[in-house]
Amino acid sequence: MSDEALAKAAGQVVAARKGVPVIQSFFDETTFTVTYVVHDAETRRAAVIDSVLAYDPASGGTSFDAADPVIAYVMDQGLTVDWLLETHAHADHLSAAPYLQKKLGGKIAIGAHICEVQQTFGKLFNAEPGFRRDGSDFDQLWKDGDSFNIGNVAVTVLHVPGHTPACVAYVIGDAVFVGDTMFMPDYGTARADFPGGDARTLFRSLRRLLELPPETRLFMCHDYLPEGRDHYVWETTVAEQRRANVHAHDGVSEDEFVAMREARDRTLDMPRLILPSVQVNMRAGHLPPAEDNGVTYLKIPVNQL
Ligand SMILES: N[C@@H](CCC(=O)N[C@@H](CS)C(=O)NCC(=O)O)C(=O)O
Ligand SMILES: [Fe+2]
Repeated sequence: MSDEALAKAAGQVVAARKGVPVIQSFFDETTFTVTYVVHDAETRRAAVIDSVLAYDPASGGTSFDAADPVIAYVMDQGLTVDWLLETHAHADHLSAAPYLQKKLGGKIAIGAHICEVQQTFGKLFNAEPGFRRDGSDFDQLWKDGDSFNIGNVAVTVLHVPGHTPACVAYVIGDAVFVGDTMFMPDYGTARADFPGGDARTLFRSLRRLLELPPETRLFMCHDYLPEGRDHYVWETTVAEQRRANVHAHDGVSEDEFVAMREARDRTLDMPRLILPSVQVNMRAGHLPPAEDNGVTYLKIPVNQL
């Protein structure tokens, strides 16, 4: 017997979900990073945002422990990966984008200002002459306002510099992957003291994101578990950030924010994995070329950071 009422209800659910992405998160407790798989339920086309290649600085060993569960999920769900999106050249973990590309396909993409980051860090690491500083290690470079689709879900890219010059946020359907601009309301905002970072620019970028409609869902790149909270969280809304972000709620002036951010940044240690991360991530996640003995080395510039 056909159930017309149920069919109508099912149609309503499908219509309401049109253009709303399905989001699965993977939290890496070693680097406090959230990797997202975002897909369109209708077409099963997908993007992976900010993947992690595990790295042990003591041994120099890499592993796929953080990336393999992402691959298993994509396979299990029967998704086709079109994009491997980076919000920025991360300073705290290595990207697994090339590994995921080999296993799943997809294009590796980042903000167009990555060329500035490649200039700065190419110089710091005295990179080999063959190291290209024009972004061409990536498959796609985004400018502010660029748009594309994941299946039937619309995506708009916003350039949100401040933490790094090349940071972008991905607005995917009704969800924004904010990268390192803001963190959860009770933790605040990203640091702005890396080369090319700037607190004033960061404030303008994050307040720009907070101009989006109040109900817009926001997904963080990290959660560092502030004092007073005992579980990791990474999803909030524009309304909640405007009401309660400890660094940048409505009413905090740009000058107040800059003074707070610069003072706090002076107290922070460099991220544990900044040196390995940056020299790999500036190459779209590829390791530097092996030397003539077949071994790949990562450099440690002494007294430079
Ligand atoms: N303890 C972490 C800190 C990493 C870190 O500095 N994260 C950046 C984002 S890449 C940040 O904005 N941190 C803000 C903070 O620590 O208050 C590590 O060593 O990896
Ligand atoms: Fe970062």
